[in-house]
Amino acid sequence: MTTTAGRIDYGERIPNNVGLADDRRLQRALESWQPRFLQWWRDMGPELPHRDVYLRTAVAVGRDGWAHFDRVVLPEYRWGIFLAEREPGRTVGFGAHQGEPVWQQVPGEYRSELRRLIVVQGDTEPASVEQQRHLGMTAPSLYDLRNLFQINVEEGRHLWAMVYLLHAYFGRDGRDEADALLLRNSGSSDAPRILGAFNEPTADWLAFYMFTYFTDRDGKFQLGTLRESAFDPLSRTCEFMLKEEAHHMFVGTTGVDRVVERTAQLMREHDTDDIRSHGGIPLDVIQRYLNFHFSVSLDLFGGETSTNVAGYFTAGLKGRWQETRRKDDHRLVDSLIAVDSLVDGRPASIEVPAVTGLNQELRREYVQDCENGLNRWNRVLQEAGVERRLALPHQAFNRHVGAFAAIHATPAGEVLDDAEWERRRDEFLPSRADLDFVGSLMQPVYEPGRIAGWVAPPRVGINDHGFEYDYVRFA
Ligand code: BYC
Repeated sequence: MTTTAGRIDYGERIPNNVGLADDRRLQRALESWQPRFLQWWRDMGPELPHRDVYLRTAVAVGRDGWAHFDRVVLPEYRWGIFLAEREPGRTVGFGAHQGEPVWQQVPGEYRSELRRLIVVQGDTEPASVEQQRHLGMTAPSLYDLRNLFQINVEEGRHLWAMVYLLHAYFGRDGRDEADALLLRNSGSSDAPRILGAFNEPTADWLAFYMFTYFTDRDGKFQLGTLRESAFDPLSRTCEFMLKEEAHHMFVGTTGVDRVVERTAQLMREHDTDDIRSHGGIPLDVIQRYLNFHFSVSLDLFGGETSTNVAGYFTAGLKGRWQETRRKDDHRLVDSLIAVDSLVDGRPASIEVPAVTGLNQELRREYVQDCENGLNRWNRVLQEAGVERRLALPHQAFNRHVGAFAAIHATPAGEVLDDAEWERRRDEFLPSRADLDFVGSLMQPVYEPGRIAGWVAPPRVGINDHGFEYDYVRFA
């Protein structure tokens, strides 16, 4: 079946470019998982009745022209398995196996670690769809609604990507893990999702934009490190997922841009910071949402010192961000690295063996990338003539994983005792009143070309269509 020059065959029940038709056992196993996925999608996926949505679907994995746009009814979206093309002669880029040919099968000694990484990655994908389930009821425009559905179907496809690896390379355990990915649910008290941020509700569209900016960006960095993996099928699947991921972060970046733009407009128009009565979201509420989503996303990188990450790196399972472009020995046997720590109960920095500090290293790259968003949003404020600025909170703020989980700190990094933290919490994180207020603005606007009053329209539409295009049609 499949590929001529990376093209995907949609004649198959499960579209793929991995030669599924030549492996009947695997094909049957995945075909028996497919109805369970569809059932999960019906139970947990987007909740809005519609006629069709203008969506992109992957049609090839090559460099140019990988996506095709068309109108689709969501449950009929063709979720498939797409790996980037194999790079001939690829060798392991780092760790103890550096220079050896990459692996097409899972080495026995790394089986459980690799399975764990794939399961954790796979668990986040359906989690985000569950978190966003109700947002279709309140989108500010058809353009935004379409973007939500696009993200949801692609997160569904990313789940397929990990399920393929579990079925194809991990035998019975892999099939059990694939089933379990549909049994855990975001926020469930009995069977929650694995990582903290994926059990938090995404209750409104400001939260959605923040999530797609900050949490999807963790996805970018984690997928970037797994793309370096010596296990070639994992590397190739992450490579292709990163292509889709770029649009998710675009939705977050421009979504926050548009909220800030509208807020600044209303502040100028009414000459006040408190624009609630004019139907806008005040800057301090935006800052508290930002504080929350940034801090829970920092937790996703794990502890500053971790024997897990040292093991992953040395074994060649998970590299560093842009590993191959780095100019060091790619083994880090004798190097040291500075990581965050608590010294006498205060945030400080200590040196540890570099391999154990790689979670912090990745988090550092991530924080630098997040700064770009802040610069953009502050430019929007500046251009509108508003003096106030948004800022990333201190890394000790609101942490539940790593060294800083042991203390409370303000967004400025000042350490607070428990009582003071409780007293001042609502200054820093979205309060009940903030959530209720933002919730009250969330009224759907589903006429082509119209938009809710709390957010500015986008500058460009999708695939050369304007903002007025009817991206979603209803029955
Ligand atoms: N919540 O040694 P440690 C995405 C656990 S997002 C709960 O410090 P390690 C997406 C950890 O599992 C990208 N538990 O850290 C975005 C470990 O448990 P075990 C997702 C946590 O293992 C938006 C223990 O604490 N992909 O794609 O070096 C929409 C000690 O951990 C948390 C990945 O994360 C937490 N926040 O690193 C859709 C990549 N943090 O094993 C999708 C795969 C840590 O002792 N995962 N723990 O029982 C990994 O690389 C690593 O598992 C982590 C943790 C980076 C998450």
